[in-house]
Amino acid sequence: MSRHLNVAMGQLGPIQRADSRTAVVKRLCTMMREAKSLGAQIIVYPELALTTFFPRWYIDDVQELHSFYETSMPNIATQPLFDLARQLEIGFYLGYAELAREADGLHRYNTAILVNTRGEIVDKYRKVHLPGHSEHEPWRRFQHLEKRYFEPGPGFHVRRAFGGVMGMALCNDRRWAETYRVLALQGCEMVFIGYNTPVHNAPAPQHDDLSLFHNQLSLQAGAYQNGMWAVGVAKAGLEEGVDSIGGSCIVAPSGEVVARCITKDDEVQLARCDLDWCAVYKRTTFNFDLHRQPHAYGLITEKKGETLAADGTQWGVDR
Ligand code: CDT
Repeated sequence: MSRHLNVAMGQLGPIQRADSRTAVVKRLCTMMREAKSLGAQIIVYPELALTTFFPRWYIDDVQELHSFYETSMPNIATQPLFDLARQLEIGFYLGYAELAREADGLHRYNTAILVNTRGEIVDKYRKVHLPGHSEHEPWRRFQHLEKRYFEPGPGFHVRRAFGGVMGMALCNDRRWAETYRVLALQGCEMVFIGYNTPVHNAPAPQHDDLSLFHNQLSLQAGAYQNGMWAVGVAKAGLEEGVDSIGGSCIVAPSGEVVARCITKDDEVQLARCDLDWCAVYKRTTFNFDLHRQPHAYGLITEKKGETLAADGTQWGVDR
């Protein structure tokens, strides 16, 4: 028996600050039509897929800042995407900035939703690992203010959808082993991960040449070590003067890349993913019940700044 899911990546090229939501949704719809024509059952879009990557700017004016967030979903600008999904009977994953009015006030999240083939939101995820910094740092060529503009979500969870057990994560989450493992411990068979990754990493410019490699390394390791599919989708290219990596790819539970985007523009690529390929890994090499040793993993007590290098560097404190 096999459970195939045809998954499309809807990689986006750059979105400039002046580009309207309407124009972006039009691009997303064009890719959705192409994905459907290729036989896709779901299309995966990037993180913060409706606007330019605004955390690159220090924005003092709250009204201006909040213009990058969505206060409801769907909304007038995004409704055409939901309508098209229902019409074409195709699902999608979409990342966006969420401004949520909760009982105790306004909260800002870096969010992704999973939408079924009837155009209904069936799951929502709020990004856990927020990279960058929270204060203006003028020495940088551009800012990365996710820590200022978002608060971390509550955690990772899975959802039964599209014939399997699905998980969601966002960008920096893909670099953390915990992301995949926490999902895999809940039985995750496929994780969707949208991202925006500048080529230039200001605190560690010596990593710039490795940015594509680290992207793929993280996705491949996460997929293999947890017996799951990983679908990573970029917003790529030169956006407001900042170059971001492409490299969107679909990784099988074997750790092999089975599909990849080759441009840094709007691009659709597809893979036929057998969710049953997860089982052999989950039953053998990564049979958690049989081989994990949780008693050995709880020895480290975490206290920020207490991990000392030989030269006295405090890893949790230094940049
Ligand atoms: N969006 C996002 O999470 N980007 C980060 C950039 C890291 S540099 C601050 C990433 O991990 O790709």
